[in-house]
Amino acid sequence: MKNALTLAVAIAAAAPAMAQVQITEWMYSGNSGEYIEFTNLGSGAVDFSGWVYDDDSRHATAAAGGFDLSAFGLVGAGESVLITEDDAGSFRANWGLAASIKVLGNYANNIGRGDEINLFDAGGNLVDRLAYGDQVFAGTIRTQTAGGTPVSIAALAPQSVMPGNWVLSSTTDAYGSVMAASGDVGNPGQFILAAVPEPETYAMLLAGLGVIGSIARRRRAR
Ligand SMILES: [Ca+2]
Ligand SMILES: [Ca+2]
Ligand SMILES: [Ca+2]
Repeated sequence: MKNALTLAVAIAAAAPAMAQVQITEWMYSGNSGEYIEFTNLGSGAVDFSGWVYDDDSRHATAAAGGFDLSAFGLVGAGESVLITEDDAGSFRANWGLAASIKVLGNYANNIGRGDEINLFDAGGNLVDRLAYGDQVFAGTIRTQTAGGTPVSIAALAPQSVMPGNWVLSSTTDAYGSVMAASGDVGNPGQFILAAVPEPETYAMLLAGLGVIGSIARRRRAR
């Protein structure tokens, strides 16, 4: 799994205006219930108190009908959290999720084959949106019994799914996808980007820059 620093570096490089919390996976129809994943890509924790999710009804507060995400509390840097229409315990058991992965279940704002996922903060401001649908957006994925996974940080920036930006999970992919007991395939609870360099790569890059810097300083000193 990539560490928070790596994600923070990647998000800053790829999309400076992108929100820190992003929709990072969805399955609109699964044998073990639909689910949506949110990931904190920033370098600091985010307080989800008062935050809500809704589908294309776009209700921005719990009072208006959005699904209350307050119970997530503080979501740490690099942490991925989940909501599902299933009972949280059943969902967790089905996917074999670690106890540390936060899951909120039993939401009723179910998403369809073509729909929107909207995330609002405590002030009712839109944090992230993903509009999707294989019948609406030509050449895009249908996330039925297989989750949709972004191929890069940059793929997260558009507010609608785009061909190639999101791919269907498979058990042989590089995103950590697994098959649930129910037969669904996805990587709920973790955000892994195949294309992001490992932390060691950054260390090597930084070390390389340091060497270049010291050579430059020696040259100036002559
Ligand atoms: Ca559904
Ligand atoms: Ca996004
Ligand atoms: Ca995931």
